[in-house]
Formats: sequence, structure tokens, C-alpha cells
Amino acid sequence: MSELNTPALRHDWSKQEITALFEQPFNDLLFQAQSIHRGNFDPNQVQVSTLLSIKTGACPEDCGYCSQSSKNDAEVERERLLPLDEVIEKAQLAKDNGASRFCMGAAWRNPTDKNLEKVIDMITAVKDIGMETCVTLGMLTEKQSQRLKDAGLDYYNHNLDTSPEHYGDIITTRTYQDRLDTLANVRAANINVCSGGILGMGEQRSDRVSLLQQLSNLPQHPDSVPINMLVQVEGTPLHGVDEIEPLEFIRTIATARIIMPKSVVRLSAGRTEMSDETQALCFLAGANSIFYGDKLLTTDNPAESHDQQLFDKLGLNTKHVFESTSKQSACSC
Ligand code: SAM
Ligand code: DTB
Ligand code: SF4
Repeated sequence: MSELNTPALRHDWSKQEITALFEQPFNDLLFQAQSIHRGNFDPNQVQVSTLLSIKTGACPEDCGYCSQSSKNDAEVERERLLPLDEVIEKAQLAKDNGASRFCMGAAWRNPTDKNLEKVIDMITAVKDIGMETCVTLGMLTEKQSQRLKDAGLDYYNHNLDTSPEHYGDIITTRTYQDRLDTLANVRAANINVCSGGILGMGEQRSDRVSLLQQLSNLPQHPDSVPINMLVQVEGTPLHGVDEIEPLEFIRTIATARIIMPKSVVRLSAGRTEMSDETQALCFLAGANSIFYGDKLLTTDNPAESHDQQLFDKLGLNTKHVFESTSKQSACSC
């Protein structure tokens, strides 16, 4: 494999450099992204995670996109923390359906230490089933991160969501720096970091570039980078915002692949609104992970049977994809 396709990892990308990659002719961009993808991954493998909302609704934060914010008027049934046996049942089902990772999300600003212990019981039980675990619980302290690490947690998801420039239009109850601090705490505890954002929230291309710059210039690239397309939920401030064009979404995935060559890029929320052809181009652009199962947290995801057909049509297989913290730290940068 040529060195061109296995470049050293960089953490000093300028906006100009990222913009130049982003704006090159589409065929050149996809060729470059796919070449780099092949230098780092099996191009026909896709990692599969299944989501479960373990605590739904009544969140004190004001994220403008979210069905679960108490500040928004979306019709979401508020639920208490799910009982352990229900979580185990859902995780077993996800494993039987072929998922390798079970991701549990809670509508919290941050977990209390008491709630964290309950989530730890869930993590232990899911790991006993033989699945990788990921949780997304809001802001974490260093101590809480270490507690999760000791419990065997594999991944922590905490998204930057958008650019620092656009952020204030979307969320006011926590700062961008709060998010960076949580990511640093998770990384310091040696938990794999899952962090990305949402496209289609009325941002400009320059915001997409700026979000990618933030992610790629973290001291270590996130091991997993979820790129969500906004799921527009009635009753949220972002309902009715102009949708992002599919080709622009694909360009963002390709650019993420080029500048974070060893990270697993997840084609995340929003797939119900995407054609099979758009999704195929996302995989060609270097996406190699998805959420699988007919529900995300509170909104719909494509039916498993549909995804299975799509995998068959594209010749994709869904075995475990190597995510590369060790590969990253082993690099010479
Ligand atoms: N409450 C925790 C937090 O925000 O850190 C964890 C759960 S929260 C639902 C996890 C992520 O889901 C958000 O950061 C956001 O990126 C994504 N998300 C939420 N609602 C979405 C929507 N309507 N469309 C796309 N992504 C969404
Ligand atoms: C991520 O980046 N996307 C997932 C997961 N991390 C937690 C969540 C998507 C949520 C979509 C809206 C919903 O179902 O409520
Ligand atoms: Fe709460 Fe997370 Fe939704 Fe924001 S994204 S309102 S923090 S559940």
C-alpha cells in the first residue's frame, strides 16, 4: 500500500487545508477518501452498533435539535431509568441480530454518582453477553470517567455537535469548552472516544469544515466519529430548517475520512431520509459504521431487513471493524 494512502496522523489542520480538500471535484474527493480508506481498513466491512435509550426525556439542556429537551415541545414519553433486565433483554436481541456494540444513551446533563452505579451494572451485564459497550450520559468528570473505565466501558460518546461558531445558535446551557473538557476526561481515563456532530442544522459549509477541524485537531483523533444528519422532530426549534443536500453530506464524510484516516466514521442518524444510493456513496466516501435496529434513541432508523438487503446489494459484511487507539498511539506523529 502506498504511503500516500496511509499518511501520518495530523493534529494541525488549518481551515484552509480542510476547505481545499472539501471543495475539490467530487470524483477526486471520493477517490482520495476511498484510497485512504483502503490504506487503513477493509473497504467492505461495516461495524454495527445498536442504540437504546436507557433514560428518555425531561432533559434540562436546551439542545435545539433534541426531542428530549424539557425546553422543547416534542412529544416524547418521559421514562425513568430502565430496569436492568429490560436492558439485558434488548442487548441480547441486538447481539442476536448481529450488532457488535450496544450503545446506551441517557437524557441527562450529567450523571449523578448514584445513577452512574446503575449504568455500571448495565455495562457489566452487556459485557457479560459478549458485546462491546458504549454509553452517552452527558458531561463527565475525570473521576466518573475513571469509574467507567474500571467497570470495563469500551466507548464513551460525546459529540461536539457543530462548529464553535454555530454552537451558540443551537445550545446555550453548556459550552463548547464543557464538551472539550468531557472529551479530555474520557481520554485521560483511557476510554475510547466516540465524538462527531450533526449536519443539517442550518450551518454553513465553513461550519462543517470548522467542526472537522475541531475533531481532527484533538490531541488524539476520536476512535469513532459519528456524522449525524439532523432528524427533524416536530416541536423542536430546528424543525423545518433547510435540509442539507446529500452530496454535501457525502463530501463531509469523505473529508472526515481523509483527515482522520484511522478513525471509524459512522453514518449515524438520518438514514431513514437517505436513499440507498446516498448511503452507498457514504460508504464509498469512507463511512464504515452504522446504527442498526429500527430505532435510534427516540426516532426511527431503517428496518433491519432493509439494511440487510442493502448490505447484500453492496457486498458489505458486518464483522468487527478494528478501531485504532493503539494504531494511533503507535504512529510516529
Ligand atoms: N444527553 C447526552 C448528551 O447530549 O451528551 C447524551 C444523549 S444525546 C441524545 C446524544 C447525541 O445525539 C447528541 O449529542 C446529538 O449529537 C445526537 N442527536 C440528538 N438528537 C438528534 C437529532 N434529532 N438528530 C441527529 N442527532 C441527534
Ligand atoms: C450519535 O452521534 N448519534 C446517536 C448516538 N450518538 C447517541 C443518537 C442519534 C439520536 C437521533 C435522535 C433520536 O433518536 O432521538
Ligand atoms: Fe439532553 Fe442530550 Fe438531548 Fe441535549 S442532546 S437535550 S443533553 S438528551
